[in-house]
Amino acid sequence: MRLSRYFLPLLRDDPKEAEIVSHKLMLRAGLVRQSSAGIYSWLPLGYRVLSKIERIVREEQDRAGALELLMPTIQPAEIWRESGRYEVYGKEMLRISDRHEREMLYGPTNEELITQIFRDGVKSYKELPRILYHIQWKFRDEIRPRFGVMRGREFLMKDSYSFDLTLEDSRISYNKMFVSYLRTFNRMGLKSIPMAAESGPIGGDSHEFIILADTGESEVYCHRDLVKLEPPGADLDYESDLTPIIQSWTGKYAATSEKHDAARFAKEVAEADRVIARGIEVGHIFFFGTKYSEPMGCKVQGPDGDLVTVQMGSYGIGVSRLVGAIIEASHDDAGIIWPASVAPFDVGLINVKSGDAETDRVCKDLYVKLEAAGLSVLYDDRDDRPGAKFAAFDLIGLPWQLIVGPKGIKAGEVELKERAGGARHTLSFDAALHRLAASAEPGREAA
Ligand code: 5CA
Repeated sequence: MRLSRYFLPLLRDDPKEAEIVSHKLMLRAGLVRQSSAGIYSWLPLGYRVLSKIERIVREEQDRAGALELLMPTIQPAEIWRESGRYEVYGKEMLRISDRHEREMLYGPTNEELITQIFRDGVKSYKELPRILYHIQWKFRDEIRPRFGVMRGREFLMKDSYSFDLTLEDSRISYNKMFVSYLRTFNRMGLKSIPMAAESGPIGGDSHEFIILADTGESEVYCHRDLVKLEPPGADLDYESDLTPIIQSWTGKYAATSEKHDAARFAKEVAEADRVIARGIEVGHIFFFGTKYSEPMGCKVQGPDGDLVTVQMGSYGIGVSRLVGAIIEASHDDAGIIWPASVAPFDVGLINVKSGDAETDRVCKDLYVKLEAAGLSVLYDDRDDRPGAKFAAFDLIGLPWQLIVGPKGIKAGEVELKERAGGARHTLSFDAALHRLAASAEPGREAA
């Protein structure tokens, strides 16, 4: 992509309305624009990041055996009356009525709708277990939308729902989602820690997946070993017994402030191992048994012919929140540092003398070759000061900057800068291409 034809409205100064670094950087780097409180448009660069995050989430859900569908954003009030949540949900729910005065709502979550779909489609225990998911916009009329996309009113969520015949089986589904979350966040360069949590209006048992960041909304307490624990690899068999993995992650103390027990923390965790930090909740998984299936009559015929009420769980990931969370975890004074797996482009190709025939020619040649090697390139072909270009590319945080100028060309060289850490390498054209092509090879997809 040529920057001269792209849409990248950068801001030089920190916007006044932004309190935390990710919000500032998302506005400055032209990723999003606010349309009204807590509601954002995703500009081309931001939308590429959002899509990459969405793709990782989808791949890991599919790997765990979950099935993707797509439910609407607008739901009828009726099904929420069936579950008994229509009144309980309160002002956070955006209630609307259509031209026939039918009560509708913009979905804040989808337990009711999926339960209705499942109830109407599944009759026998032979069709269990199943995990269904979608990635869809939600609306919650938060009292205080803030921190940009981290606590929005409209936000993109991945929500999965499990259906099982027995309590035991539903534990297996819960474990699959638990493990897939560890892998999902790890692929985005994040260290997530599952913590016992309050389930709030969703109900039941739950774990929040927290990443540690100074600006996090929740205070969290955990054992240091959990910060060092490695998630399972891509070769994990989801049909095997996942209990040992779950135990390794839940066997040590980890709790958000709502569930924190100071006495237990002091007793179970040696002082040197105590981590007290702030965290961002990027995922939340719930087991709630028959909380929705019972009132909504979601039953299947069991092996002995009796009707059995289905056991359910739900599993959320804040897809749009993750864009902010990743920036919180990965930035410096100059701007964003995208982990390669979610970067909007792999390489920024910086022409330091646009208009100079030889520099333009070399840049164009490198551009074509990089794209042919499977890399996505944002080519800065604009007529601007080199300093301004360098600052812009540090701000938008692509993993690599390939800097091409007339002086280097004379010596047959270009400069390759790694955004993370700032290391610079002076290389021949071919060596630079090689180095970049290698970074695009195996592991990039499967990570
Ligand atoms: N039905 C369940 C699981 S599918 C549910 O709604 N869970 S939740 O309320 O915890 O939300 C799931 C995830 O969405 C959260 O972990 C968080 O990452 C994200 N999320 C929740 N509220 C917001 C919000 N206002 N802005 C951005 N992301 C949010």
